[in-house]
Amino acid sequence: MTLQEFLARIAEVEERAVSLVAAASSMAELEAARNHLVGRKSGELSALIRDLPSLSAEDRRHAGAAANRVKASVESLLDSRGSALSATVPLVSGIDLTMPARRVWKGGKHPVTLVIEEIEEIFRELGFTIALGPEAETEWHNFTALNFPPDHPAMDMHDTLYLDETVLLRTHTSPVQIRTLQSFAPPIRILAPGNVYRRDFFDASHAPVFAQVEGLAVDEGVSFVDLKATLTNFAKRFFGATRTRFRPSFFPFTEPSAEMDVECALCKGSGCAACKNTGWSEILGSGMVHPSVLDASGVDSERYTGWAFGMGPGRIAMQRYGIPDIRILYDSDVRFLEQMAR
Ligand code: 2NM
Repeated sequence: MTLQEFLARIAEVEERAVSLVAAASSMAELEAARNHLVGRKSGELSALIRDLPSLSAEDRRHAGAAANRVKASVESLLDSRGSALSATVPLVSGIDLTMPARRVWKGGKHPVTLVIEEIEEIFRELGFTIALGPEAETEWHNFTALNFPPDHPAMDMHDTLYLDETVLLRTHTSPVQIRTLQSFAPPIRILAPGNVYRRDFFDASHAPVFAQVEGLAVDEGVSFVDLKATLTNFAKRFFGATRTRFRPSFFPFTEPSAEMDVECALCKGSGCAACKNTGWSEILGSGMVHPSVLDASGVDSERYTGWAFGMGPGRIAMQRYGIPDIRILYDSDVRFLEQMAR
């Protein structure tokens, strides 16, 4: 190749560069043009420069200087076209189409709310009515009427939040049952959901305030068979076709008392960390209402019997959704709530 040929070819490249760069109408097209002209591997200019050694030493000096001048001019063309393109905002009747859309946040009910609503629906179909009551209760409604002996540890200031000598923050929703028994004649079938309070440190397994759902059925001829059949039916509907078992327990307000377990949903009964290798998880406490509780509330315990139960929807939600720490339910961390949103 002669010096004349080299200079002619380099002039052609510069000409082509001017039209190619002007024609680029987007950053992507401009990058393609940059690659075609000055790209290290496949650029036209780079290919020419690689041919320099075929010229004589004297010609190579002139050719090299010309190549460098054209390369600098093409790069400056590319850069100024790039600035022009990035400053261009497509406007459609005054609307900036490049502006990012505002993020849409998807709301959702809290898992504890979902569990409470599901429990309510199942018992509503069985003829239960929702009953509510005050969270600030008298010591009498919260403890005395429920057959707690005066020296019971739960009544201690260390375990219960007292507002004054006789008024406290309820430690369970059972006082709602007491108020219902005082105000209505049997037959009674109620479900009492609500928040309850315990004087506790807030750690992975204890919260000072948590939700509870209790239930009560009172009528003539009501027996432990009704309790067992109703709660077993509930467990089948709430947890799916799973086995259940009752274990004897103790509460001051019921006699006899029983806790119900369901087959661990995670290991199907074979034993895992979630059920501490027992194959079962405890979901509620229950029992036949103690005659003293009926009598204290003005219900004739010679004529009527009843059964009651209590469960923690927070604990059930933790089991169901695999939540390892109770504090997650109270943090209102949007990253957690977004996972729950549906
Ligand atoms: C539970 C377990 C067993 C219960 C008893 C009563 C009342 F007021 F009727 F006596 N309400 N709730 C009860 C019984 C609560 O919670 C674990």
